[in-house]
Amino acid sequence: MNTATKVGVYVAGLAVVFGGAAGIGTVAGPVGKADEGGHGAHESAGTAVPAGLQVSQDGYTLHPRTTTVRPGVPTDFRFTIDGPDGRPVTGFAPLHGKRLHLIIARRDLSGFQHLHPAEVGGGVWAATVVLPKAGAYRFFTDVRPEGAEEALTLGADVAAPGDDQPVPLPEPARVAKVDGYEVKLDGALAPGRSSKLTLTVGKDGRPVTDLEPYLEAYGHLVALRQGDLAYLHVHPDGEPGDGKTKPGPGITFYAEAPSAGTYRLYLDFQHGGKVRTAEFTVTAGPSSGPVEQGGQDEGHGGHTH
Ligand SMILES: [Cu+2]
Repeated sequence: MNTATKVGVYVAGLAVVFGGAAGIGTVAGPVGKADEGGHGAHESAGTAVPAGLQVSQDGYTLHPRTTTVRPGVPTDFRFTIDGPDGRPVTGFAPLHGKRLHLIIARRDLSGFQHLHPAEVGGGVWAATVVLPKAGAYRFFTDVRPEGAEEALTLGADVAAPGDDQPVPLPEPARVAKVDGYEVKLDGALAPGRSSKLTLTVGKDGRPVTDLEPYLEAYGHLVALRQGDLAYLHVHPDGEPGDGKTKPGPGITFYAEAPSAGTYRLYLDFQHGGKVRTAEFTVTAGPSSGPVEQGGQDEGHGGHTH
């Protein structure tokens, strides 16, 4: 990704960055008309709406056909992405090897899932969904409908009725453990500017150097803002097979938080044939203001140890 593209994208506020071969040139912010491209997003940065907060954007609507999922019960969840003409979209351009990504999180930021539904005809998507506990869940779809020039993250609430017992958000931590793996987070999430995050994967005290490509990358990172679940989807700096990106232990991302606040980060990585998710609570500190002091090195600031 060239610097100009990167800066334009980040200025858009909260960019949905589908990096790598699938993304350059089609990367765009969540705002702006399709025909405005990156510059349109740039100019409207002041009113940028983070991704995932809207059920309908740019004429495309996430339309759940299943609105209630009983907690703990595997449910055939169906939905469509309706186009500007009100009819289900049937043509989608692949994003990271899939035509549609479904991300699920409970409103308290627990229960993260990343699924790939199947299209069952007529633009209807279906996935077997299990919502383990009662509560309000947010369903996000990452898509790029054919005809739309931008990728979109649409979000809709889905209820799992019952006694909702919110789970307190874990305290911020630099290390996450999952399934025998230990993932360390270096770098800080900064409001309003790009910063570098490095996630380092280890197992049994040793660095993991044979991560497997998952959806055309060694890792996928989603961040959700506490309070409204604004959605930030970032991708690694580099991809498998580009001749320079190593399969671990470190995975580098560039990300920008749309505001100060608390975020939950979810890293999907694959090793030993299985995808696991490491989760972190991260605080993006108060912005130092519109003019950065020092720190002109866009995209490389905010690195801490
Ligand atoms: Cu996906």
